[in-house]
Amino acid sequence: MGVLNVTPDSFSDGGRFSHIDSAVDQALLMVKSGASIIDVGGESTRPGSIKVSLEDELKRVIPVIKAIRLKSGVAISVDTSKPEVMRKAVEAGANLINDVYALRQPGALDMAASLNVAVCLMHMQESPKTMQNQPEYIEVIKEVGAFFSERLEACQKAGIAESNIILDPGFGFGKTLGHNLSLLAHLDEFKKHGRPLLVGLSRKSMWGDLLGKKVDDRVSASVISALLAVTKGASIVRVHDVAETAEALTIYKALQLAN
Ligand code: 7PM
Repeated sequence: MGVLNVTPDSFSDGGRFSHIDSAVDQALLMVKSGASIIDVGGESTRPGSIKVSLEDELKRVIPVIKAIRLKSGVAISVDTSKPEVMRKAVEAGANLINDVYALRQPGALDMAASLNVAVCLMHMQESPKTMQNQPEYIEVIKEVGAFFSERLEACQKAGIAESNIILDPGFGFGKTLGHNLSLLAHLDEFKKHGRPLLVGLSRKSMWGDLLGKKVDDRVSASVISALLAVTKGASIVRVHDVAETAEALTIYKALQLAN
């Protein structure tokens, strides 16, 4: 899964075509580099971030989804927590809802049920604004697992097909470096829920904390950790550096097929 950020900045002119074109070009380049899903989203989920209005989010995301869909059959994911964005995005051609709130916002469960597309349920402690102020767990693996169980039950009650659900431990979302490392070390334990796992480790601050690297110097850490996550059972890796990650995964797949 390649990350496509449609930043507020690039749409400050109200979504001029050149900006849509450059988003589409970036998406097509990621497809060429090996991405099978493009995750389209604003910047609303970064730590300390403030909420984006419905109108602004629609303006940023929908034209880009439509434009990618016109040019490619690639799976499109929409990074949103808002039911109305989910609906319009799926109408525009999105195939997957990537919700860092795991359908906990009002109306999101019912909307996902009625849209009947894949949905990624991500674990987050607290909210983007507050999540990195002293995250605390007694046992992080157990607590994230219990959260998955609770959300799977809520989805079932809402009428969401279990076969549509993907689970994500939410690296960096209300977690210290220690919590993130525990989650990666024990990622395989979440396979017990019987659903595919998605992980986002790309360029995250945990690599800054562990290695002292600035965000632009975290490509190796991102590729290595994506590969490790796959060896521990991840089915989807959400990454910025698609070509480099695809290379690592091609080597891994070739080794699995070798005599
Ligand atoms: C700072 C922290 C900046 C985190 C940007 C981010 C995930 C996600 C994001 C993830 C799923 C980023 C993230 N991370 N969706 N959206 N899983 N499902 O790297 O880990 O862009 S935002």
